Amino acid sequence: MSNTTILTDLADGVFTLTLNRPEVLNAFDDQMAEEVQDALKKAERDDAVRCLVLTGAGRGFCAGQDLSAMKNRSGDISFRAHLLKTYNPIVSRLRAIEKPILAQVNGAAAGAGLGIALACDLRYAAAGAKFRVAFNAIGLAPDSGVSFSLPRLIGYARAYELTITNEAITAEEALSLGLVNKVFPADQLGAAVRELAVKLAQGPTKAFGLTKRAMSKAFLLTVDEALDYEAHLQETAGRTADHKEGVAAFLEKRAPKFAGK
Ligand code: LHQ
Repeated sequence: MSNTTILTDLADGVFTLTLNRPEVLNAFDDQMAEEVQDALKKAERDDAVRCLVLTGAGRGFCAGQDLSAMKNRSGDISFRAHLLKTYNPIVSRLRAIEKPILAQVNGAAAGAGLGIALACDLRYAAAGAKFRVAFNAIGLAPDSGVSFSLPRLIGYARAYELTITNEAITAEEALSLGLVNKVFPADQLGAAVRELAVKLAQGPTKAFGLTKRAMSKAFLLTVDEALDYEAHLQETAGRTADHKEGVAAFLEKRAPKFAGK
């Protein structure tokens, strides 16, 4: 079955997933949650995919849950069951895919849309993008990993403040907080993300993946445990063809040709 709520593209080793419900700033309905999960699963397994880009069609990145779709639900819904079926698997997979994932934040990111942006490895934002935590404003607590990722990225006090005030922050403010990596004029964002993504797709994919695994896990470890885990992962990295190629290229004073293996 073809997708109706997302667009996907694979070129030059870069898999681009565009959320495509622009009339509601790419807010999620169940169909979109399913299609995103499916696309990420395929991108994770496909060796031809060596970098991922997540973005939104139109003027928004993602406004989180489509609230009109929630209102139309008859009777009581289980919020827990809803999350387990929708955002939790998306956020888990974004953190688990051992390839670099870039969020191209073209416009507003709010609620679960913010959670998804924060679950990506890097965030490049358009100058006009804005960020809102949103949950408390509709009487909900943060989900989609926001309670996990926001304090880690910007510290507890700022994370809690942004959440309870629901203050919209600009891309420049997000940059100074460390919430985004870089900000570009809107008309230059796509090209800047593309340039980085293509470059990363030509990189040592296994080493990038092991780096993500190590840095994600290190939050939970003591220094000695982290050292031990690094040594364990280096055993794998050290046996890759890309390591061999990287060293050979350095010694031969030429650019490496990484195969992602
Ligand atoms: C929307 C939405 C939207 C529908 C803008 N839905 N139409 C988990 C557990 C279970 C249940 C609930 O949800 C969750 C996870 C969550 O994500 S909860 C949080 C849900 N999201 C929000 O509360 C965000 C609400 N939206 C906003 O705060 C703003 O719209 C943002 C900051 C995203 C953008 O602001 P503006 O650029 O000023 O745009 P706007 O507010 O004018 O919106 C444009 C249109 O998009 C508008 O429709 P209209 O027909 O008037 O043009 C909005 O109604 C629609 N829209 N977000 N989530």
